[in-house]
Amino acid sequence: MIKEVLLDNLIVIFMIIAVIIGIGLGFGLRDVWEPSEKRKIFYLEFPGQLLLSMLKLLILPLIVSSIITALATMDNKSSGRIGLGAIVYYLTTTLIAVILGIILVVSIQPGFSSDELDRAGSSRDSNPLDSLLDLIRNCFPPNIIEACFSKLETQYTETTEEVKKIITNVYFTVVDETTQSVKIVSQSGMNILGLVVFSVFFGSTINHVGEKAKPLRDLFEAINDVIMVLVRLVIWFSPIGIMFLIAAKFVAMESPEKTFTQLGLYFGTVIAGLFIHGAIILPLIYFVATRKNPFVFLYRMLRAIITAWGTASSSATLPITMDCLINKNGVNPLVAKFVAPIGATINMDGTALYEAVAAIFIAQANGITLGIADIIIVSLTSTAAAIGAAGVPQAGLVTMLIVLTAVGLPTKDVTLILAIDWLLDRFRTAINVIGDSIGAGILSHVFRNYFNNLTEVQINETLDL
Ligand code: DAS
Repeated sequence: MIKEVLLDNLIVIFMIIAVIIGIGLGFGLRDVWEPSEKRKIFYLEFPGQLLLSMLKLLILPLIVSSIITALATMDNKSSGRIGLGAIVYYLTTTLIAVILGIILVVSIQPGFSSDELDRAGSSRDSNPLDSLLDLIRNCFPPNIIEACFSKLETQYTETTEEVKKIITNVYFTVVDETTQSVKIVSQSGMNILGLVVFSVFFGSTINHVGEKAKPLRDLFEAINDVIMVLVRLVIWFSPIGIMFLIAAKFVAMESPEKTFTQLGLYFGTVIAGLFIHGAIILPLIYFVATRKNPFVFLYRMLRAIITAWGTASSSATLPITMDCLINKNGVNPLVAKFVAPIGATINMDGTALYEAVAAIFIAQANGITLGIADIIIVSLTSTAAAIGAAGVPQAGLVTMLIVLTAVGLPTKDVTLILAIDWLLDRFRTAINVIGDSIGAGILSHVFRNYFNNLTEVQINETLDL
């Protein structure tokens, strides 16, 4: 046990050192390499891409096997109550994050105060109702079964590449290109959400069928056990991968002086909101719900939080999030396997806060003060856009187009904040993972008595005791 604890803490220390070295290496190489020397940056990032590939390889089988295992084992009453509890927690914390972000951006007013900002000076266009309807339509791809199993890998890469192309093409103004980018990301989010929905029904059906379907349940439990063993192998490589991922990002970033002169106040507003939400509000909610020390819980989640910061992907971090929840924080495996994949898909407090701040910042940069009705629309669409975003890098930047369109702001003004988004993405992804983890911890505590009716065998099998 002592050896296990020492090894675990060693990995956390390695990860922290890896982040520091990665940033130092990145700044060091900036003096030697030109950010335009893409080839060298590609080689530098290669170990990081390996880590992302290993984690992405595990995401789909982990999501499917975890949810099916949990739903096939829990009785439907327990899973129904836990699912409802999860949805209530997700919506509540996401809305709190959005309101916090709005209070900060309206109080600090970074868009009005940044003199250096190239004023966008655009007028408002499009009808908020149209874009809200657009959002709802885009979240339901025509063939959800096909979407469930579409190539997550393609969505993962195409989403960011394809959408960056759309976003950086500053001449695009018509809504249908916005819709196109929203469609890509919504479908990306829907792909995983569709998979989650499929797994929930499949697992509940196995539970409903009973003994005859036991081989199926055993199969998915075995798959889940194998995946979780592979996760522990990947964890040993993660410090190396994260170090090179971060180094490559810092080499390639635009000039820090210019970026922070223009966007420093905006950056500070988002970071302040994320910090208050992640280090004060969520831990307070955890303490009130469980009467346990939230910072001990978060310390035990540190590997997942650092991986989220390094990879900027909640989905890629999910295997490590689940390992920390079950093996370090003792969260009930049935709860972790059920809610963690759902949380990584639809619960994005950091993203929702960021989208509300960014949209109002862009309005301010255009010299526009949004009215109460617009602020309410920003709150609702930021929450919906965060739910629709997939847990892949910069998905939040993309779904923010929904928010901009909803309040009639020119979507091309998203280029005002593009230079710093890759860094803010890391912080909001870490808050997303903290929100998911605290939710699983609370639900495991609140519903701890709902597992008494499970047979000892089922619990032992699931807990691998
Ligand atoms: N990178 C996303 C995630 O993985 C968050 C975002 O883009 O806002 O959660």
